[in-house]
Amino acid sequence: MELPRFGHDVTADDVAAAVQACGAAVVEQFVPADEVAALVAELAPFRDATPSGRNEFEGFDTRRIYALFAKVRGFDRLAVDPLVLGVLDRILGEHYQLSGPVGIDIGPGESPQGLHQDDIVYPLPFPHPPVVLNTMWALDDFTEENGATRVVLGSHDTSAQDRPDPTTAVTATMPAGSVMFYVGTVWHEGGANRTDRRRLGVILEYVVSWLRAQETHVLAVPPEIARTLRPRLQELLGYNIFPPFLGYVDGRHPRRTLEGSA
Ligand SMILES: O=C(O)CCC(=O)C(=O)O
Repeated sequence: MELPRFGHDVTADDVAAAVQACGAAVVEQFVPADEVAALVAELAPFRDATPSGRNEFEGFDTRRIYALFAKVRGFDRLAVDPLVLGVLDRILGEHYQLSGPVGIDIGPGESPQGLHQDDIVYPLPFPHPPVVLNTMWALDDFTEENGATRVVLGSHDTSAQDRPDPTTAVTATMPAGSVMFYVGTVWHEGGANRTDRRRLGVILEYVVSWLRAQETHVLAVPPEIARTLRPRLQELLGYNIFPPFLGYVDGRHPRRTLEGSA
């Protein structure tokens, strides 16, 4: 099985079908080079200020920039891009939210992260319908050597007990500006960085609205920032309900908490 690859004019139908078939698919150079450069520049002070990870999963030579939407604005547009939302609609259905938006800055010497499934944080019986869809945005060229994400294609039908052989993973090489879509059940890992340069990527992970998001955005993103964001992004950051009323605040729609005192 090969990693499906598309150009930036691909349809959501094609990406969703490929992700459903293989567990992952790449849309190459989706973000123009000048926008990638702006994203890198905006993240720079946070990369410098972020300590290395605290465990094997975070990576002892990796910096993870959490609370992304409290810190930078460059991903506001990408989080609600029509292609991204179109793929989400097709895979997760109508009701989803951002889960863990994180910058992942893998340093030289980092070892492989370890194969995992992103939706293992939810104690759901296996198999289950898709509840998590992740997007990995490459802000550097992702290469065999610098820690590109590695994915076991087709492993999204494999239960958590059946950890695949890491040698069966393919490396999701992709030029900067590309985005990889992958479902929460597909086994994958951040790769080893055998270069002397850092590898920067950002994951915007989404989860169905009836499960808890990994990051508590309504606390991580101050209301004075949340109030300025486009309404769809506010919804994706938790200012929304799963019908008929999951997520209410004092009996009212949570977006009402942003009204009034702008
Ligand atoms: O950095 C990467 O390439 C993948 C990271 C990852 O899978 C994770 O942190 O869950």
